[in-house]
Amino acid sequence: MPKIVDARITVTRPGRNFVTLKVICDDGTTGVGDATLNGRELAVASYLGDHVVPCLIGRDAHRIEDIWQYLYKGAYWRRGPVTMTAIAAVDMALWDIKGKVAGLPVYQLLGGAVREGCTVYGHANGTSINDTIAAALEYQAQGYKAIRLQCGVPGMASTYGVSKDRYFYEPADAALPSENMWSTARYLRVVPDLFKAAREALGWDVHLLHDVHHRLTPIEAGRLGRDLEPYRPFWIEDATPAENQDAFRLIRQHTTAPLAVGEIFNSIWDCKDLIENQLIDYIRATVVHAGGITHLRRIAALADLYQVRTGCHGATDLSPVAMAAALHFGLSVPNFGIQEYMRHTAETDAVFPHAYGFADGMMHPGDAVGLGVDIDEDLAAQYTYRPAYLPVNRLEDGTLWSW
Ligand code: KDG
Ligand code: MG
Repeated sequence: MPKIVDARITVTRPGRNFVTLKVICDDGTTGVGDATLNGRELAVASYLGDHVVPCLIGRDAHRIEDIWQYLYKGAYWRRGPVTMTAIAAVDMALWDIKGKVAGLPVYQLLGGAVREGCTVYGHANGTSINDTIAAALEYQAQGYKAIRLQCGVPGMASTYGVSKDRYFYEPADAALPSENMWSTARYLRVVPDLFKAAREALGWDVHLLHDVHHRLTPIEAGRLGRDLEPYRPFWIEDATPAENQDAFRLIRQHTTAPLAVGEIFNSIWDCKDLIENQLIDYIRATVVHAGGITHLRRIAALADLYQVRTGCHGATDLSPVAMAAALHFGLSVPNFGIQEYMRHTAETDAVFPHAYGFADGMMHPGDAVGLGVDIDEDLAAQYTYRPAYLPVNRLEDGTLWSW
């Protein structure tokens, strides 16, 4: 059995902040896990370094489920993004180790491939409808079969999903939270026009997605769903904040637009009622924030009973380690729906060499043993952590709103 003898935490900033755990075994085998929680990176690094790593030393790295239960139940304080991200990092690293010892890619340990690759969606955005359509056409030309559309809202200086850089979207860009402004009325007018223009330009053989980013009330979300229905959206994401899950009942009463939710969920308990009541179509919980491969498989198994499919979060704040783990999971899970894919910068890719790749609108984790991803710790050491926060959002009268 590979015995855990050490675990190192690296906080690095190759373009943006990432926290990575590397677990080291007595036979020299190592495994990596992503521990990045955007804007709260050091909290997870401390949780791991101060409270988790000491409990790992001497344990059998093959006992993935037991270690998961030990960290979850043993903390007494269950759930929450910091705890679940830390557990996820350990879990990913242990699957990586098991794969390396077995000489197999992790997806083979999860039951093997049930599809040829994971269909991914890219992010087309622009300050105007025309800019967004131009970006979407580029994605289509690159082979993407699914594209998320976000555009600027006339009269608003900036909004969620609209990139400052042409190729790389990075909202966590300020040492203290920057302030965006929001108008639901203006927003609800522009999105149907965006989808209409997209269908005219891109045709019907491409899936179109949209992220509301928790900004509407349930009845407003119902309105948006209705307005987008003629353009057959693949999904409407985070239509309303999900703390009150009954809200989704109201949305469902008004639209057949498929609903996706869950990128900020961290436990099966956040997903349970929405899934069991069939209030959503896609669950977006992801490997790094929802307890790792071990816990995400449990969520997916529950969702499968209700024909809810996966649509895992995959923004740039999920490191290539999480991306690799998501692809092993996605390739092997029966009820996979789609995987989000935002390209990392070349700096990030260099710090995290990886076996996964993109072709014809799909991604594949590759056939390297384990997760097929590593961290170059020497290179990582050249990039120093700098605090970077996500923005906040205010209504035009100054009321703080959901970002
Ligand atoms: O850290 C927050 C981002 O990952 C999030 O704002 C991106 O909503 C997002 C998405 O769908 O990728
Ligand atoms: Mg989102």
